[in-house]
Amino acid sequence: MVKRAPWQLAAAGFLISIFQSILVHNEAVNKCLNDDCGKNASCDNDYGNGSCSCEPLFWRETNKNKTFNNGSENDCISCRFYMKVSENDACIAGYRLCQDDRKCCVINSCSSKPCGRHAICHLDCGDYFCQCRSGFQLPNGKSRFKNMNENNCKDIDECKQNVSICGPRGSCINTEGDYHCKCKQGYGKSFKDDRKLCRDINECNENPCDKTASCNNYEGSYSCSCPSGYFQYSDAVQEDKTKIKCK
Ligand SMILES: [Ca+2]
Repeated sequence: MVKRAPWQLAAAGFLISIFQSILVHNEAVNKCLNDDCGKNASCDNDYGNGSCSCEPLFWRETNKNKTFNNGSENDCISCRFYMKVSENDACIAGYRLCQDDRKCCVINSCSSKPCGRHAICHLDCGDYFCQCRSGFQLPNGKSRFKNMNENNCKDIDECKQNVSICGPRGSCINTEGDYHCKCKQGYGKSFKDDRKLCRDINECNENPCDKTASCNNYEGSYSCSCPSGYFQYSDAVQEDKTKIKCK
């Protein structure tokens, strides 16, 4: 048997502990990938390390808590209001009496606009949280924050994040909160499909050729040519294709 020096054993132990912590971490992330939390709930890494939690404005019927382990435990119900057990009970923090004084209604904590620029305030059960608007993100990778002081919502540079985002026919231009694709000549955007993807323009739809010539669309451009049985009598070349005339 090969003898190991104490420092070698310590190094091996250290590597094993790193490996184990990676495994534990991946397990928490994978739990969210399976996302089997059920109705009005989602798997949320910000809450309870990758366990299930009721969505904003929902809580658990059993204990007004948010988190649970899996879909079979899901009992999320709306928390916009709740019925008091007895008439003399005070409402819990973040709630006030509704007009019906057996009920407590959630206070709109977002009305004071606590989140700052490029962010959206989400009302929750007696509470609120902030998230960057789409097109922005927190550089620390978290998805939620609590107030303006923590607001560090920065534009996502979609062009750097995905260099092929515009496809082979467009070049990406990053903008604050968004991006757009500038199409190469002969390509344009179709509003019917993805407004950002550049597709071949069928120039023939606009009848650009002389009425005696026929139009042929192809990827990125088009040509004008004489139909079979006709010959070209103008001396125009394809660079000047709209002047091609046939008889
Ligand atoms: Ca952007």
